[in-house]
Amino acid sequence: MEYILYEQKGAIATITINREKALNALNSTVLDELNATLDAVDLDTVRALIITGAGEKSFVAGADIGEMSTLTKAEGEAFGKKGNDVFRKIETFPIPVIAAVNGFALGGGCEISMSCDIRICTDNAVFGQPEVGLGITPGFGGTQRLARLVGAGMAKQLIYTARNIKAPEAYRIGLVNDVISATLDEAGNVTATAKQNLIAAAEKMASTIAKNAPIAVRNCKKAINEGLDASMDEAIVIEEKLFGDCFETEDQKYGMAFFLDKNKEKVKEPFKNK
Ligand code: DAK
Repeated sequence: MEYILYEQKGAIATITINREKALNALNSTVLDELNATLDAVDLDTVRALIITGAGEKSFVAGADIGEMSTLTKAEGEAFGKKGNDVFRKIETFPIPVIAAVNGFALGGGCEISMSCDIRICTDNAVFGQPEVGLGITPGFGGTQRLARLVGAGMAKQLIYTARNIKAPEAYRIGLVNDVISATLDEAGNVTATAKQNLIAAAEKMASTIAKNAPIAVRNCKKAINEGLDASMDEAIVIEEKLFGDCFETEDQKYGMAFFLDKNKEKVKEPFKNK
């Protein structure tokens, strides 16, 4: 692949968008490769996925403005569909996806992070939907997902003004779950960069998730996602079905039997995804 790196360490996989010279901007090839990489994730062994950008400066600085600048209406629609299809694939991906946002997350970059389940970022991260300043609307789900994440009023303010916000503000409005800084020694020298600490934090969160019963975790993701698009009455039924679906699995039987076992010497075994 030209622009995507893929690495699996145990139950955790990391996709790195690797187009650093263009601040990891999303062109058609990046989107096609990302789509193919998602299709190739081994869901029997991977239990949590991390998406990040190459380098220390940028997660994804948006859709590729050069490529978009000459599109016709029909081509613009097709480009929008290509991005939307990949982002929806991330959003509905069976396992949790963590965006490790290492710098600029603008336009399509903010949008791809919002299609992930959880966002954590470095303290140099910048989020924004600058599209109206380019004469377009957000086209990869930004109008929809930003409003769902931070509320309609805040989303409208950010989108109408095209104002970029820094990591602390993104944290304050609930767009990101955590902000990660570099580690310094007593003399003020950097011993681990913010990006290194970000990846470590994402991996730690991913491995905490990966230790839990995979079928239950997947069903939680489905219940939350599908419930958010439904009325409360419908959402409760969605939850009931996914809750019921966990029973009779080996992991449910083992997890509950382990809790009920009075022999505290016993070490909990890994869940089997069965
Ligand atoms: N596209 C293409 N190249 C980009 C880019 C982008 N979005 N962002 C940066 N680059 C390239 C720069 O052109 C430059 O390339 P060279 O000149 O070195 O060849 C290189 O990356 C380094 O960038 P800068 O020199 O500009 O770096 P600075 O540190 O000075 O500035 C910056 C960093 C992130 C503030 C700046 O690069 C910037 O403002 N970038 C653009 C950010 C932006 O506006 N992003 C939103 C793009 S709009 C739709 C589908 C999708 C979308 C809309 C509609 N439909 C079809 C329905 C989505 C739209 C967007 O994402």
